[in-house]
Formats: sequence, structure tokens, C-alpha cells
Amino acid sequence: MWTKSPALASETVVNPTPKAPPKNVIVGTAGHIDHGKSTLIEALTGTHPDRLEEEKRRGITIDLGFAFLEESGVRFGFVDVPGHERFVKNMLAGASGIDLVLLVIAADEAIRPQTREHFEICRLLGVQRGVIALTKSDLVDADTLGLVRLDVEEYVKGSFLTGAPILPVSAKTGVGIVELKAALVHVACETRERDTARYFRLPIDRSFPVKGFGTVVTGTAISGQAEVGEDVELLPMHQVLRVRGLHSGGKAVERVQAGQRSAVNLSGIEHTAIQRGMVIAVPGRFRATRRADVRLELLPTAPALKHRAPVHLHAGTAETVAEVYLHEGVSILPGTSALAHFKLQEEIVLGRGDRFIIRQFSPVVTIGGGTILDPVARRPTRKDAGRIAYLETLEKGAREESLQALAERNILGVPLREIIARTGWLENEVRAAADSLTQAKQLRIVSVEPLVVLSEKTFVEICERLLARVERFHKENPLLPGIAREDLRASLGKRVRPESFRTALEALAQQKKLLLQAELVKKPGAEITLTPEDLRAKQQIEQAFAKAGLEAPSVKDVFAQMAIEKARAEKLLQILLREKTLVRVSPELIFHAAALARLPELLKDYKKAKSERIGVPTFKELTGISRKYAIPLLEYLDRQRLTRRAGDERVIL
Ligand SMILES: Nc1nc2c(ncn2[C@@H]2O[C@H](COP(=O)(O)OP(=O)(O)OP(=O)(O)O)[C@@H](O)[C@H]2O)c(=O)[nH]1
Ligand SMILES: [Mg+2]
Repeated sequence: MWTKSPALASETVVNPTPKAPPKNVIVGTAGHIDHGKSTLIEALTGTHPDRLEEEKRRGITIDLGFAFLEESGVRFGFVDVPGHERFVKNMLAGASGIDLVLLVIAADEAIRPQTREHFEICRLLGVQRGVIALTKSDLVDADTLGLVRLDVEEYVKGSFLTGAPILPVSAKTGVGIVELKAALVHVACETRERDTARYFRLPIDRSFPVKGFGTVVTGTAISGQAEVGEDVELLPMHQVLRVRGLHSGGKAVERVQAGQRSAVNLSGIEHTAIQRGMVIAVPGRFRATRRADVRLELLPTAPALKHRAPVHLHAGTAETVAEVYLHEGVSILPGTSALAHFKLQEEIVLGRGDRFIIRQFSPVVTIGGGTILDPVARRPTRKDAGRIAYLETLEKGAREESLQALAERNILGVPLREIIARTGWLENEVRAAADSLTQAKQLRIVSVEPLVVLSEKTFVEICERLLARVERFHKENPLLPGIAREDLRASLGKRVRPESFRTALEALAQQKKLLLQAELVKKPGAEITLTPEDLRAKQQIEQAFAKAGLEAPSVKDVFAQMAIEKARAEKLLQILLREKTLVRVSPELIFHAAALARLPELLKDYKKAKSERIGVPTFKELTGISRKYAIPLLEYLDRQRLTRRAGDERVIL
């Protein structure tokens, strides 16, 4: 239904064949201004890709245009780009999602500056295949055509376009169009299909309203798939939205997948809130970022790039300014590459392995490109000597090694979400790698759900610190049986997450290196050792309470009689309480256990001789104590289930 909208009219299928399932391939045009790119797309598909009023008026392409063609089992999505040097940034937004390039060179002009720039961009973006069309062949004679062909062959020699078909065509006479279609199909069959099993991601190139439907965004799905009714996350805002409808190839579909031009109807958002450069993706798998570590390649024609130089970064459909930090050396020389770090002016979404282009800050020309190694990198520091080795490991790409390296650089441990945002691996891939590294004793899984991994080296360090801490505690606190779990955890500081602490503690307990007793952690065999002086003082405290019987003294008074310092006396008191020689009846009242032991007997005799019930005054008489003690004692007896409160009285149980 929304195909009727003028905004979507250009995304129309031409020549559909019923055979399924077709291969999805995105073809991007490339080439100098006025070389006939848009005209050629019209000749191929029947759709003229220029859609803006201004484009029609000026006869040039300004922004991206789109068209479709289904031919011999291949579903082509064409992205037509502008050739004008001022609009290279628009070209870049379109070029990022393409599988193969249709390099357009006018036979009457041959290779021109944007032929070169677009070609370099495709090479830097890792485009693998392409077809070269020599357009306007009706304007030149056979000799000229032959010369241009030689020129072009020479130019692409050694590149990804070596041996690519070079076809003379004319949109005017129709010469070569059939052959060009055949060549596109042939090359399309050789391109690798994009991975639909990966996480869905679609860099947005347009956002517009459709009457009756609301906001529609378009773009090339570069990985995974999305279905109507699912949630997607709009990034960099991390806003979750519902997919109300999907279009591809000009018709409503239930699902779009990698390699398809897609129009996505989103509910719950104004079209003006969405711009080119934003991304919709499967929720929770990508992260907006301001820092990335990259392999950066400088074109041979570019001037040397200095440390901390600002550049324009183009990745996906996004564009922002990046400050380039060099991890090695002070500058990148033309035609070489280096490991570098981008500090971005705005948050964008990057994925590991994404290709990008950089353009000089001013004047704005393409100077290089590269590959994202770590899309969510940390600020570079001078101390961080291991970063180059780490990035080289990521570059080699083996999953286990990369995960190991990631864990080793994160002493806090790495949760699943972070691993995925930084690698793009599927959850089962992460778990499989974590399991095999655990078996190899290189990694510790400190939490299974959600998964958190720690390098074995860090884990062993935590264990050692724990043991040392407990040992020190025993040495410093000979009168205490062990350290409280929470105190032990706090002593490790914030750099150890609770899961790591718990796993380490359990491992040490299993190895019998530590003993866990309720909330206490101690070394096996650690005994409370009292000096003769402590022993004497302890006895003194006990006797003070024993002598007083039920007329218990206050702790303060007892301590006042003692020669040792208060903190020490307090610890001895704790020992007596733990031994149950003394019993705390209320926050202020402590009794000797022997004095309390008389109470059940007294109550039993009273019950036998007098009554089942006893009031406070009688209890006072019976025990010979004041009201101050009687109430807390009765409450204590209630708790002990020796008595039960009934109004003002107690029932003796
Ligand atoms: N004679 C002749 N003219 C052509 C042919 N193809 C394109 N043209 C003309 O060349 C001019 C430019 O064509 P476009 O298709 O707009 O060129 P473009 O490469 O898309 O230009 P930009 O998008 O602005 O970079 C138009 O006037 C076309 O009519 C052809 O095969 N033969
Ligand atoms: Mg054009």
C-alpha cells in the first residue's frame, strides 16, 4: 500500500520472475559526474533513480537513488550515487552497503578524478567484485573505444577489478544493455551472500513520513534479518521501536534480510527524529560509541597523516569528525597502514570488521580507509603498552585468541553483552569459545547467566589476594575467628565484581584453602590465640557477670574495672558471647549463662506450687530483680518459648 507514496515509488520491482528463492545482491554505481550512471540504471531497470526536484532540474544526481531488477534468479538492489565531487559524502553513504560495483566510465571522457576517487573508495570498503561499463559508446569510434578499454584495463590491474568484464554500452541506442545484465548476473553469482544468521543491522539512509503509516526509514540491511512485529533498536539513541511493516523491492514483505534494500515502517517515533547515519538493529547487540580502534590505510596519493589530526569519518551511512590517535609512530606515510584510534565527535554505531573511509578535514578529499578492530575501545593511555599486541590478535581474527586477549585486558571481567557489542559474535559462538578456553585453563566463567568471563590469570590473582587478605586479618585480629564475607569483598575494592569474588571464594573453599562458616571466612586451623594477659582479663569479665547473677552489671561498669584497653576488652566480651558463656538478652543487657540457667527451674517450681500465670511484680519477687531487668528478661523468656505473654501476665509454658 505504501508503494503509492511518491517517496517509495522509486523502490519498484521491474521484471519480477516467480522463481524462489532469489539471491539478494546490492549493486552500487560509481564514476565521474555526467558519465551516465543514472541513465544506465534506467536502461537496466526502467526506473530513473533521480527523485529530487533539484536533480531533475539540474540534470545531475545529488543524493542516493534506488532501483530494482530481478533477473535470472538474482534480485538486484541498485544504489545510484552522485558523481559530483561535492556530493562524495552522499556517495559514501550509499557505497557502504554494496556487494558489487558498477563502475561507469564514459567512453568519450575516459578516467576522470571521481572515477579514481570512487574506485579507491570501493577498494577501501572491501568491495570484492564489479563490472565496468563504458557508457556513451555511441559518441566515439571503435578506435577510441579500444583505447579507453586499454586505459581502463591498465588502471584496474592488480585491484579487485582485475579481469572484471568491461562492456561498451549505450543507453541511447540500447547497445550492450543485454550483455551488461548478463554480466551483472554472472558476477552476482560469484559474490558471497551476506550472512542472514548474524545480528540484524540496517544503516539508515532516509527517513520520511507516509500518510496513514507514519515513519518509514530505508537502507540496505547489511546483516541478519528482521520481521514485521519485531522490536528493533534505534541507535545511537538506544530506543526500542516496533516494526509495523516492511517493504522490499517495492512490495510489502513479512521479512527483510541482509543484502536487501529495505523500507521499514516504525511505530512510536516521528520521522524528523531519525536521520541518515542512524542505525536500526536487533536490540541489545550494538552499542553507540565514541571511540574505536582501527587498522587505518592511507592512499598513496594522500599526504602523511599526523598523530591527532582531525578527519571526516564515514562508516555505514554515518559521518562524523574523528581525531586520529596513532598507536605506533608519529604519522602514517602515504601508501602505508597503521593501528590507530578514533575519538569521534558524535556517537555512531560501529561493528567489528566494518570498513570505513576517511577524508581530509580540509580540503575535503578521500585520503584513506580501513577496518574497525574494536568498535567500543577505551581511551588510549601511555601506560597501555599491550594495546598493539591486542589489536594484532584481533586482526588475525581467531575467536578463542581474541576472547582470551579481551579477557586479559579487562581485569574486571567481560560480560556477554560487551563481548557481543565488541565482536559481533553470536551468543553460542561466545559460549563455545569461553568453554574451550575454560577447558584449556585460560579462562574462568565467573557467571553463567548472564555470562561473565575472567582471564585465568586475573582469577588466580584474585584468589591470591583473598588468601593474603584473610591471612592478614587473622594476624591482625587474633581474637576474632574470621573475617566477614562482606568485609573481605570490600577489601578487594571496586575492581573485582561480586561474581568473581564469589567464584574465587568457592574455589578456595573447595581447595580447602579457606573455610566458609556462615558469614565468616577463615583459614583452616586458624585458632583464636589469647595471651596470658588476655586470658586473665577474659576471666575477669566472666567473673564480673557471674558474681552479679541476675542483677547484671552494665558492660561499661565491667570495663571500667579493667586494666586493659576498651577495644581489647570488647573483643574478649565478643568471645565470651560467641562461646555462650555470656548471653545478650537485650541491646543493653548481658547476663551470665549460669544465671539465666536458673530461670526455667524457678518458673517450673512456681507453676507447680502456685499458678500457671505470673505477673511482672511476682516475677520480680521470685527472681529478686528490679523492673529494669524484669521486662527484658521476660521478653527474652518469651522468645525462648518458656513463657507466653497474655495481657499483663505471662503463661508459663
Ligand atoms: N549519447 C549518450 N548520452 C548519454 C548516454 N548515457 C547518458 N547520456 C547522457 O549523459 C548525461 C548525464 O547522464 P546521467 O545519467 O545523468 O549521468 P550521471 O553519471 O548519473 O551523472 P551524476 O549522477 O550527476 O554524476 C545525460 O544528459 C544523459 O542523457 C549514452 O549512452 N549516450
Ligand atoms: Mg546520476
